[in-house]
Amino acid sequence: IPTSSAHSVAPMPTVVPNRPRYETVGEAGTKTLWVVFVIMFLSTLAFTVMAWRVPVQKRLFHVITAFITLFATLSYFAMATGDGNSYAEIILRETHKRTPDTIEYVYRQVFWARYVDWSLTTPLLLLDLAFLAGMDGASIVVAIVADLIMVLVGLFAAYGKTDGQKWGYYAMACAAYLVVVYQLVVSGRRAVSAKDNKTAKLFASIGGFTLILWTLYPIVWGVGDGARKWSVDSEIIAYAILDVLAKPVFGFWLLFTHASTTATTVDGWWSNGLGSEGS
Ligand code: RET
Repeated sequence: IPTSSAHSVAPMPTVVPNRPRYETVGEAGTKTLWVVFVIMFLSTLAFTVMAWRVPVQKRLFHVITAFITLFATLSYFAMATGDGNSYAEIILRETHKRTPDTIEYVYRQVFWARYVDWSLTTPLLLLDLAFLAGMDGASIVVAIVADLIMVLVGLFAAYGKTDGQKWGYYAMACAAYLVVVYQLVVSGRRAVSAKDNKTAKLFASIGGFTLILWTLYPIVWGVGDGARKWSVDSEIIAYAILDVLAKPVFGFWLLFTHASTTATTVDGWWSNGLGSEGS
């Protein structure tokens, strides 16, 4: 290859990389993270105090619910202080007929602390619902394992480099989510129909609330992390609203209503260690 001569023309580059672009958290996002941290912390204290005020046989929902907001407190502390995140590299390539291809590198801040939080708290939320309904062990295991697959594959999706990778993982996570929905709607409803009317009503309303909220998460993800139509701050605010509804609001609703509607304790071996006939 001739290095340079009077006749040679510099070859046109086939790709033109841009200066990398960063999508990152701003002031509104950081403030929101702190506000949610405080809400989660206060809710954890409240659920703990509520747990102490009932006998241990009635404490199961309180304990699960307090741990849910405790994990959220920890993850929001991480995110608010600038921890628990890193930048996903996204490669956008455009092919043109006449001009050289362009390649664009975008770095978007991904808060992986969310996925750590979700992998612990969404199974606990499912346990709340499963114990309320009195679901069988097999259905509970399927729901929880599918839920874990959903969250972990969702994490891979968030770090997907290309559209194919990202949306491929996203589709798998959505399939896993449908398994969770199936377990709640079919197995959960079947189980709760054997219980008293008030419990069945509570399960229907709080389960419906859960399904609507949970379905909004993949939508926020798709608009934010997925299509990058929303800024990192807008995404943080959207998740903040959903998280407060899905954890503290869900928790207070469950604990207050369950306490006032049922005189019974949670039944099953898990409530008292005496076997299902034991109480
Ligand atoms: C992801 C992206 C991939 C597709 C799907 C998702 C679902 C997430 C859900 C999260 C629920 C979180 C809750 C948090 C509690 O505070 C991972 C966003 C389906 C359902 C309830």
